[in-house]
Amino acid sequence: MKRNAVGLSLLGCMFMVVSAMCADAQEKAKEPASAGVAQIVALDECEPTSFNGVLGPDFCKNVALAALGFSTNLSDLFSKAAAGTPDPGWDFEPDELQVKKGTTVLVTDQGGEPHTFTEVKQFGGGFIDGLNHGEAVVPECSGGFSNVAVAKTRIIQGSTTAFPNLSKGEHLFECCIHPWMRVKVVVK
Ligand SMILES: [Cu+2]
Repeated sequence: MKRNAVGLSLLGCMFMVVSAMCADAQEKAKEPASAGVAQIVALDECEPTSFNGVLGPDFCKNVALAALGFSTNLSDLFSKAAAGTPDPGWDFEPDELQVKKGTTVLVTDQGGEPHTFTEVKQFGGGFIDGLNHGEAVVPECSGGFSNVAVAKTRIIQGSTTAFPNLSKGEHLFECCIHPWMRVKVVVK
């Protein structure tokens, strides 16, 4: 009898511990799903042979099926930009994003080469003249990667950068290398 009582109360304790854990989990589930997450992706279609021949091995790690023709070589990228018709394969998606305050904005470089995700006051040129189509470099991109403030905004192939606490209002981001890659984030 006594043994049974001890056994029962042990069982009871275990049950209480488990139900406490369950209650804890339920409490957590009630919290607003941390206001959510919104995803932006950086895309490009760099052609590895031409890019890496000039920029070094592994600069372009193509994920856009270059062997099947889904790619742009380096000289075409420059000539399209110079003509004012920059390659649309270099792109942030979506172009505009509306989020609630507290939303974490994630930026993932799903392209084959590095980019920057740089907040600017106004859209404009990046730090590579030949890709700017005459637009002046914006102050936030000035100096390129020798400017630590610019280097800090670099996004590397496959990496994800989180912006957990953007302030209310409009935020403009562009790539300081390919300045037609632009996105507006509106935080409400
Ligand atoms: Cu870029």
